[in-house]
Amino acid sequence: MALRATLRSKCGVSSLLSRLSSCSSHGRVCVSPVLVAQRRNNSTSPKLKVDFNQSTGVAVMHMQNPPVNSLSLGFLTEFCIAVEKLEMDKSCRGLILTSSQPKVFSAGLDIMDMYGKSPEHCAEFWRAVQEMWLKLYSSNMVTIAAINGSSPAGGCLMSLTCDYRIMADNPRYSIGLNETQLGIVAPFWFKDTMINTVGHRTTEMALELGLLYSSSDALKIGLVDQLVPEDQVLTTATKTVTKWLAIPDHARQITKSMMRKPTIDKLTSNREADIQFFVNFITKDSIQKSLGMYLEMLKKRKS
Ligand code: CO8
Repeated sequence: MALRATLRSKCGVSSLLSRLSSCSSHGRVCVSPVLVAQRRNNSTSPKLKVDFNQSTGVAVMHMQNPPVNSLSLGFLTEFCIAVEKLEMDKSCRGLILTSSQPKVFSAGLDIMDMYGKSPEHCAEFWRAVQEMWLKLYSSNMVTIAAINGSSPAGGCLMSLTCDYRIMADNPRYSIGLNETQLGIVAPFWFKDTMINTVGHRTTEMALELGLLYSSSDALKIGLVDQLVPEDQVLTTATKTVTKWLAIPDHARQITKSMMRKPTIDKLTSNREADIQFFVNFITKDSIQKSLGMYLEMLKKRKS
């Protein structure tokens, strides 16, 4: 935390993120000495709790950004730093992502970071979203999503970056890329990640209609790999990661890279254009109006 505060005050969030991204090769990353010096087995920041078990080589990252683990600029900044620290640590071979918030894995991108904000803020925010995806989708670690609550939009994307998804068997929880319901459009790399998981036809229908799937329907289409009772999500994830870690790292990592590299390259070679596209799109009056209406709907639904 102290490190983060120091880095933030010295460089600002955007330059920190751009340093992170320029340093990353999206495989094993090159190492910032200051981060290495601060490496710890377990860490807690306001928004994340990381429990790293040295003996198993597995870290469990608990997202704790109340009320709904929305992926705000602040959260994403901490998240990317934490993932990079684990990625740099050769003894960390597995990562389980889960939520500390009741009933919600992640509500997706923080709408407040896209609503009524300056183009500069939107650009900084979008770079952080890209960075989160790049770090997770290209991770050398075995990554497991332990989805213990609803996971719409960006929350679904985060899950989709993982190697395996285990969801709580609870009909009240839903998961999917519901962007069109907000009047916005899932970017090409959200779409590609979904296609890589469930195939073209299912993605086409899901994205056009902005479908949110119940956990059992998500299992049927392969959006998640396994359903378990809610109190067994984390223990099952722990058992699963052990199974995956029995495969020699280099063979698994090269295979993962072979499967994912074309999708990753598409974004890395178009990052700036993608940011510009996002900023132009999200700051349009009509899109801002849609987001405003959606926020109103969320509030009304509550009352
Ligand atoms: N961002 C910001 N605030 C949010 C978000 C969010 N994504 N989701 C919920 N909140 C707020 C609510 O407005 C509410 O605020 P308040 O307490 O001030 O009224 C508070 O969090 C609690 O929300 P709920 O009462 O709704 O909590 P529940 O536990 O009943 O429900 C859910 C949790 C299911 C997660 C529900 O909140 C929900 O459905 N949220 C909306 C999820 C969503 O649609 N997210 C989409 C975000 S967009 C995205 O991720 C991809 C965008 C890609 C952009 C591409 C453009 C080119």
